[in-house]
Amino acid sequence: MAATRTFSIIKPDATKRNLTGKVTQMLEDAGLRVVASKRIQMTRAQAEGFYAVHSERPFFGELVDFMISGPVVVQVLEGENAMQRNRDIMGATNPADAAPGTIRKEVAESIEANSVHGSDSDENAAIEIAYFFNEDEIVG
Ligand code: IDP
Ligand code: MG
Repeated sequence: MAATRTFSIIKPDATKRNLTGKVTQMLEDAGLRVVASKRIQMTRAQAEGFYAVHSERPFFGELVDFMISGPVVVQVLEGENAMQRNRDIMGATNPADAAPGTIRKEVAESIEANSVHGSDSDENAAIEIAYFFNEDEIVG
């Protein structure tokens, strides 16, 4: 099967605790290759746009506040079945429900401060990659 791409964010709770390397290692160990990466401070408008699909959910305001509370590392990951592979190593949204060995089980703090974002479909992966990266910033 050909390699596909997905989009990942290492969230502020993880960058603040100096876990960028540990999280990236777990992604790499799961068979994903980092083909683009940058550390950024998201603006409020950028975070609101990124999470627009969640704008009606009760936690939207707090989620945006959290996502701009510190730097994040946005990444493009490549691998066989990259979207599902990434979702599998991320673990469940709530770390209390996440399986042992997943990123959220091993490092996440709470259902909100859950250390990583991952696209939930190939279609959304393409949209999310384009939201943060130009094609010439992605080197496979
Ligand atoms: P996902 O990140 O596992 O795909 P989503 O349902 O897409 O989960 O939610 C997006 C993000 O919103 C989560 O990763 C988490 O940071 C936050 N979130 C989700 N549910 C809650 C909640 O019930 N309370 C607070 N934050 C939440
Ligand atoms: Mg989601």
